[in-house]
Amino acid sequence: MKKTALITGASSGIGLACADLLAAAGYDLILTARRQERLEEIKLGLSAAHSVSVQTLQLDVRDKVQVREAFEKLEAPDVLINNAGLALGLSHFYAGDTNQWDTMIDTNVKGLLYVSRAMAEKMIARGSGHIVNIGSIAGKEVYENGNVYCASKHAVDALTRGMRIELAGKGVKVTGIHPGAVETEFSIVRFGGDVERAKKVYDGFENLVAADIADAVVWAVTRPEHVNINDIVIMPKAQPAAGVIHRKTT
Ligand code: NDP
Ligand code: 8X3
Repeated sequence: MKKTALITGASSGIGLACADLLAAAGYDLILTARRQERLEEIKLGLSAAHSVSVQTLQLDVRDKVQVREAFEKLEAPDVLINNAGLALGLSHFYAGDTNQWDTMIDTNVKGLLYVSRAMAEKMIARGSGHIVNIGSIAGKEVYENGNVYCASKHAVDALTRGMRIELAGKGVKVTGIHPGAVETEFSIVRFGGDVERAKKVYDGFENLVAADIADAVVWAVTRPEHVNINDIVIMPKAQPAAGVIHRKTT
C-alpha cells in the first residue's frame, strides 16, 4: 500500500529535497510551509514527474491554533519530517537580538513540538508511524556566536531522544538527522536576505547539498519495520566539527 509523508518546511532546501526523493520513492505527500505559492509550484512539478498525490497546506508551525486546526482532519501520515526551522543572526549572546531569539525558539522548538503533538496522537491511535526530526550539528556541539540557534537544536536533540523513549512502546519510530553545512536558503535567511554574505559561508570547500540529507532521510524511513535508525550526523568532509571548516584558498 502507498505510504504518506508529511513534511514541514517543504518550500525550500532540505524539506524540498525530501519531497523530491520521497515522491521518487512512491510516497504520497503532504507539503507544508508558509509560502503557499511555492508549495503549489512544487506540487505541479512533483505530480507531473511521479504518480503520487501531493497535498499542500499553508502553515506557520509557530501558530499552535493553526497547527491544531490544520491537522485535525488529517489522517496520520506514515512519516512526519519535522524540518521547518531557521537561524537568525550570528552574534555574541550579550549583543543578541531578542526578537530573533524568540523566532528561533518558537520555530525550531515549539513549532516542532506542536506538530509532533498533533501527529503523534494519531500515530499512537493507529499503532505505527515514523517521526524524523531534522536537528543539526549545532544540536550536538556549540560554536561561538551560535548560542541560541545551538540551544534550540540541542533542544531538538533532547526532544528526539525523549520522543523515542515515549513512543517506542506505541509502535512509532523516531529518528534524528543532524547535518553540518548544507547550502540552501539557510544562510540567506540567517543574514536577513544578504545573498553575498550567505555565499561566503560556502566559499572554498565542498558543502553538503540538500539531496545529501534527503538521501539519509529516505534511507532511514525505508528500513525494515523492526529497525529504528536513532541518529545520523552528516558532515561535509571539510567540516570535522561545528565551527571548523577547512577552506582552500586560491
Ligand atoms: P531553508 O531556509 O532552505 O528552508 C527552511 C524551511 O523552513 C523553508 O521551507 C521555510 O518555509 C520553513 N520554515 C521556516 N520557518 C517556518 C515557520 N515558522 N513555519 C513553517 N515553515 C517554516 O533552510 P534548510 O533547508 O537548510 O533548513 C531546513 C532545516 O534544516 C532547518 O531546521 C535547519 O535548522 C536545518 N539545518 C540546516 C542546515 C544547513 O546548513 N542548511 C544544517 C543543519 C540543520 P517558509 O519560509 O515558506 O515557511
Ligand atoms: C546549520 C549548521 O553549522 O550553521 O544547522 O549551525 S550551522
